[in-house]
Amino acid sequence: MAFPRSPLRDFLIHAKSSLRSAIVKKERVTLVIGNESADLDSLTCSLLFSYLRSIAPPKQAFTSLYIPVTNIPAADIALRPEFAALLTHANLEADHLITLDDLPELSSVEYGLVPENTRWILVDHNALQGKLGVVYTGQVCGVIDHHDEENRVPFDTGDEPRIIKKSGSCTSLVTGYLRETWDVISSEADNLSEKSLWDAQLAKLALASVLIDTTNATANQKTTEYDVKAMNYLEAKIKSHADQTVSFNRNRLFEQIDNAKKDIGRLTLHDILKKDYKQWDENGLLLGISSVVKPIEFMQEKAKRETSGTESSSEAFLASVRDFARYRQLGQFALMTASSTSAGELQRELLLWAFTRKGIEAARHFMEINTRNLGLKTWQGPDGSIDKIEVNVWRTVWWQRRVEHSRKQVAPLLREAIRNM
Ligand SMILES: [Mn+2]
Repeated sequence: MAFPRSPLRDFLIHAKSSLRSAIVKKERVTLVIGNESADLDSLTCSLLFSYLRSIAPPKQAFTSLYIPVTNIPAADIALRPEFAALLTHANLEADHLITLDDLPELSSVEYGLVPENTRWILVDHNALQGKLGVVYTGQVCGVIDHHDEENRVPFDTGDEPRIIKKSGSCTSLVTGYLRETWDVISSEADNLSEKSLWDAQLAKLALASVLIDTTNATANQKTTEYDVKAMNYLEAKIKSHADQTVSFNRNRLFEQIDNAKKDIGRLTLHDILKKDYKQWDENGLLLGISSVVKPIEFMQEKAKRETSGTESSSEAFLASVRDFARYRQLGQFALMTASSTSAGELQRELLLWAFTRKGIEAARHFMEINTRNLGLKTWQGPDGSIDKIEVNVWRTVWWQRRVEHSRKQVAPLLREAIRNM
């Protein structure tokens, strides 16, 4: 039975309790999950898809309810101040989100979510990573994503989507896929005013992601026709609610969420590295990449303040990064920063640190192949260079002058260098 039309808040409360009881009773569930960096795009993709799909599920659906899962433990939501800033626009709090904490321990999978009882729809990624991937990859039945194709989702997904296309924001692709469904839902009608409020709340969540991922549609290299169409559609949905028709302002929403996203001063360096982190296993070598919205100098100063010792800021910073990478047993760690110059221009730094013989070999290979296409140039911080290239250590920082390349482009290059050693 389809889920009755109601606010997103009620939907999430229902989804969370349904998941809990399905685990106890060993019933079927369909989960819609974003990627493990759990950024705003992943969040809004899973909410938008689950909510609309549960109200209008396809006839052959595995279950009529689609449960959105945010791919991090609940405690890590606090590392993303932009979540709280945005959720209030839809009358939601962080507690409403369904996270990895709501799934049973994977080690006791026999007693929790048996793979056969689950179906997974991936949004904002197209290969389940980590422990979830080991247990549930065979149960993936649909995908909407804007990363490079990994060929891990079956090509015939039946009634569920299989969409992998380039776009600034994956939320734009989800919006495009479901807009006809949404329009039908919106037009079905009593209490139109109340329903237009619910539509506006949902549309605001989605629009914020598209604005963030395209820098308010100013990032020409990223903004595609899917993003432009989605922005216009979502803005119209917001304005369909009488209270918003005049007062809604796209720039103001962007500024508010963008400021919240950059407000990471209260976080520890460790949490900053963890906040937007992805990891891959390439032929047994673990590669981790953190994306950070502040420059390395900011993190060096933070590290210095966090240590009471006599270390320099760059020593303190490197010690923290090393601990972060060692804890995860990484063969290679990359740190990508994206920040604004005083003139308001986008600038990027790339730190690459290899910890094992294979990692070092792959890092050299990466540098040989990509120095030119990524515009890699020598970097010096306030304390000078922090490069170290010796027989058993390999660490370097560059300015990445080709600033149009984010992790979406750089991660596949690093992974390819490891595979092609
Ligand atoms: Mn995305």
